[in-house]
Amino acid sequence: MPTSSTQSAKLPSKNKALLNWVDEVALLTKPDRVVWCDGSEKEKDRFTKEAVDAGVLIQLNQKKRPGCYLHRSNPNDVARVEHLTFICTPTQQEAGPTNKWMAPDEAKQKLVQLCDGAMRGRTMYVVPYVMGPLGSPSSKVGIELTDSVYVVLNMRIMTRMGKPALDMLGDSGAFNRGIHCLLDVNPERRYITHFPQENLIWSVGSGYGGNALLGKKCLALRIGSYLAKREGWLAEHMLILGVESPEGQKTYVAAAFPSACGKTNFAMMLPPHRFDGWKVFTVGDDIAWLRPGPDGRLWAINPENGYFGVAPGTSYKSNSSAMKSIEKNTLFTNVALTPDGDIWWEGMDNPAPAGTVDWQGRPWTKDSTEKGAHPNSRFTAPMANNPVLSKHVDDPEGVPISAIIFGGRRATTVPLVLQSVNWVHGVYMGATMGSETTAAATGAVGVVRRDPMAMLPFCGYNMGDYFQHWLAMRAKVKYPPRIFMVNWFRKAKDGKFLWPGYGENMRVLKWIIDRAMVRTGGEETPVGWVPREGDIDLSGLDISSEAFKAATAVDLNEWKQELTSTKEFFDSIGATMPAALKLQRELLLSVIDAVQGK
Ligand code: GTP
Ligand code: SPV
Ligand code: MN
Repeated sequence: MPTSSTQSAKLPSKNKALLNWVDEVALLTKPDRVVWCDGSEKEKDRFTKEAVDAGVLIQLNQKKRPGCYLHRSNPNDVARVEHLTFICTPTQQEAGPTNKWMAPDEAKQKLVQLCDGAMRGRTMYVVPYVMGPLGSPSSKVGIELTDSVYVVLNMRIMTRMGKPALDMLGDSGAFNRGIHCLLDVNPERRYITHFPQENLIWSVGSGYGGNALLGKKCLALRIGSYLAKREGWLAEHMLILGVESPEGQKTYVAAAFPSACGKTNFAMMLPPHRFDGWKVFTVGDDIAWLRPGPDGRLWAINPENGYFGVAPGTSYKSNSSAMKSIEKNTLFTNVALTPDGDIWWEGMDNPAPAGTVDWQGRPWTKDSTEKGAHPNSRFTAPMANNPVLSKHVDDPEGVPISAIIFGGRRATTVPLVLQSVNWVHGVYMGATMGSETTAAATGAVGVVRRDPMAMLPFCGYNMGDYFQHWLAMRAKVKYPPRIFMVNWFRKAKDGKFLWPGYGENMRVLKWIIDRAMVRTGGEETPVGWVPREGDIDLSGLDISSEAFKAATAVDLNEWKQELTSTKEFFDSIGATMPAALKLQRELLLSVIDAVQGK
């Protein structure tokens, strides 16, 4: 059987720990071939051809979309699976009440059994990758062993993959180990498991996004959050953007919104005409690693190298930078296919041409009862394609963060924007974030659930300890970012969104930045600061004064209900729930009672 050591003359690495581990996994999975990925263009062309020949990728019209391909998932495998995602810490207490837990030995036993001989007749790709800018002290090296060429081609876009990763690793044994086997892509045999203490990820039975591209949610967030707690930093489900004023002043913010709640859109926002001269630059659209800097500020890097973005709703009108990012060298997953070999989805600028087939390859028209593109269909695009990419994305030290924004999808209660009064109150805002569920994970869509810091599916350890870590970070950052909450999704009685959103969010962002720099007004309410009429520039925007008032209103009775329902969530965390946050909740409630004269 050919394993890495039998081919050692050609091996690109002399790293003993790595070679031994690759051998060990090959002995178990028994692939016909072991292929080490170098990340070169030549290799990409070869893998792409293999994927097309195997029917894994469909070549798109190369005149219209050079370097672009379509992948159709197994219809049972189109989103993350939270009920099959496990944190395998020695005790259940360490994983906490919000995570599914399996004892490490039990999990390994199960996975060894499933993976025994699983790559027979297949290729095992060795994918070395770096999360974070090359050479950054914040960056981490991972090695993913996978039998999916689709995963390899996606990892090549989403991470710094190949030789640079092996160079950065050298002969160190400190790398994340990731094992990924497709098996028969059957939900009955699907497990996404994490072993934080061993820096190990083992994922089987799914080829989809966050389940299979192990650098993303598994390493950068679940394992990342565990390492961050241990090492004194934060690994967060946040976009990072930079704003440049007409005077050339640059400010950076990081924002956590749950899956499919607007991170990519916000990170690539195009300011409206009223803001001519203002520029927004993308540093990252999904994940941020934040570290206290020697200057007392909090600095952020984007560990990723590309965008795994939600396709439906993306158009030149709503997000032209995303559309430009997918004009070339992009992989599309589960979108519709037009007869001229281009892609289509709901919410694109033009209707689907006649002869379009849906994400499963079936004839589709606008009268079809099902969607043409799967609601969680995605594009995988290199960030280098983004016309508004920040020039600091490769800076090893990252960018300094002035404001942190938490946001959810809430039809009621949460105003357009709300500023916390201090760090603890800001952490409270993040910890109590609620959002209506979306198609990014399997399960019912549209139910409000608590999604603290947008990390409910991604925190790799006990949620109460995570909150405590957030509170403790205050002592490590002399000049902490100001913390805000936003809600682009509040609805009027008629069910329509009160706020136009997208580029118009620039108006809110400007208030946030001005507040963070202590340059503009606001109104104190019992639950935080909101803009007064006139504090947010609405010129040139077609919104009635009533709609704006309704969008920014704080209804104390709604908040009482909100604060009451939060108790249940806090109680569910149990003994690790920090007293400071429990007391913060009670304080807010008693302040409301006091101002209501009760
Ligand atoms: P993940 O990649 O799953 O983490 O999602 P994301 O947070 O990056 O969300 P994305 O920007 O892709 O947006 C998801 C959905 O929200 C899309 O259908 C958008 O059209 C919609 N959306 C984004 N921004 C806004 C907004 O400001 N207002 C409204 N009403 N909808 C928005
Ligand atoms: C999310 O669901 O938050 C995503 C997509 O960004 S996935 O990579 O599948 O997690
Ligand atoms: Mn995400």
